[in-house]
Amino acid sequence: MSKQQTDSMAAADNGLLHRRFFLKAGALAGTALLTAQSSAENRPTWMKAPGKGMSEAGVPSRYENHVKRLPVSRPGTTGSGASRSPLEHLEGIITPSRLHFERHHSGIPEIDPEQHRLAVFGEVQRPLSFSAAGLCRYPLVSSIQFLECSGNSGALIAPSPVDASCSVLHGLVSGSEWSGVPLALLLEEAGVKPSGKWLIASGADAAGMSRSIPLSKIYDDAIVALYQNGERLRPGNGYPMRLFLPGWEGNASVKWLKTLQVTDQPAMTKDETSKYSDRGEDGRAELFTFEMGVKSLITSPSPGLDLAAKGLYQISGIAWSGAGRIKRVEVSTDAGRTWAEAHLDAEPMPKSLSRFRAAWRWQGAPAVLLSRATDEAGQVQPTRAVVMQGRAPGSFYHYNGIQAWQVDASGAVRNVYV
Ligand SMILES: Nc1nc2c(c(=O)[nH]1)N[C@H]1C(S)=C(S)[C@@H](COP(=O)(O)O)O[C@H]1N2
Ligand SMILES: [Mo]
Repeated sequence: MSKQQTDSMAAADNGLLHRRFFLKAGALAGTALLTAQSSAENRPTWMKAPGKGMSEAGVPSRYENHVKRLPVSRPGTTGSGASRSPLEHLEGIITPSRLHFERHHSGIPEIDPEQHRLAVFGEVQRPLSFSAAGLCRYPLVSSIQFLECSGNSGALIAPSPVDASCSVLHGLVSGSEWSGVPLALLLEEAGVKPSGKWLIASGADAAGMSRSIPLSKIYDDAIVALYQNGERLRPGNGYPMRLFLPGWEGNASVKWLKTLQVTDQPAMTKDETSKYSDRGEDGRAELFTFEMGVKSLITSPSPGLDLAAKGLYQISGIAWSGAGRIKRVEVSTDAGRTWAEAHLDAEPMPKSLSRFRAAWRWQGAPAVLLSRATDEAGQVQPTRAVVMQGRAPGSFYHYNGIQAWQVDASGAVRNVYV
């Protein structure tokens, strides 16, 4: 596609094209020639002899070994820490399970599913106990949904921009297909007494992490997850069972789920008081910020994925909201002066990552790339300035501000504030 043709598709200043660009079959043919070069004459070595045999479980190509969770916290004496999804190397809306971010407060317990039980008790008519095998006999439901730690993007509260990659800054979010038993079914069987209003969920790790969840959320869409992306949960993500609360801060999705106590009030555990609560300017903590805000990120270009030459680029990113579906994503390449609506890959699903794209002709001049998501509840992703309003110094949870990537004249990309 010639420069003249793409100019006629301009949707915002500084080279952004209309989203219908992605609806035209083959729109990128001819423009992608920079990379799509065939080497027809030389038969490569791998065509000269049969390849390797089959295997019981696949692993990625060794040429993709750089795609890994980074950085991985060094396990301290408590095993606390995190590893982040390599967002800038991934596409679509599903994070491969081996690259799903991890956040543990006391390491990964090695649980024998034969010995593990989930106990439901408290304000119920019939206390119950479930094995993983027992739970698998209940009707399962599956949904593609995101999980995000409320500490994700917390580095963006720093007074000056941290020079780091997209995954280091924002990699505590991932998307999976989660399958499990609706928790409402189990509570129905246990028979919640009228006094039951909250559920205290705790895990079988040494941290014994526990959180209080209002029953309204449980009846809405909470599941006891058993499978992730089609296979049984991996140990790091809660094997053999975890609570999964779509759209809510990751911390409340208690892994290695061991007990569910129905109560008349929240338990005020350490993970919902001293931690995971937002402090206002007066220093007072606000209790229970459960729902994750509307958010988006450009994953490519981003720091480390620099622009090699002037030309037509595919801006790609993810958007999500704890309130439901993403309605729209807008992109700017001139620091927010003008915006163009991005193309969404597919009909957005509630509380799921959505993939957006925009075509951009980079003319070689410095540019600042932004994305801004709007969800079906009408919430618009706020600027950094708005997110910072009224926060106590150091209060870093639930940061969902617009991310700015600066492209300099050499094509290098870095984190900036606008
Ligand atoms: N039992 C238990 N559950 C837990 C945690 C934990 O340390 N122990 N970490 C929580 C936090 S802070 C987050 S963000 C998510 C992370 O889930 P993941 O490791 O599967 O990504 O699990 C939550 N559930
Ligand atoms: Mo978290």
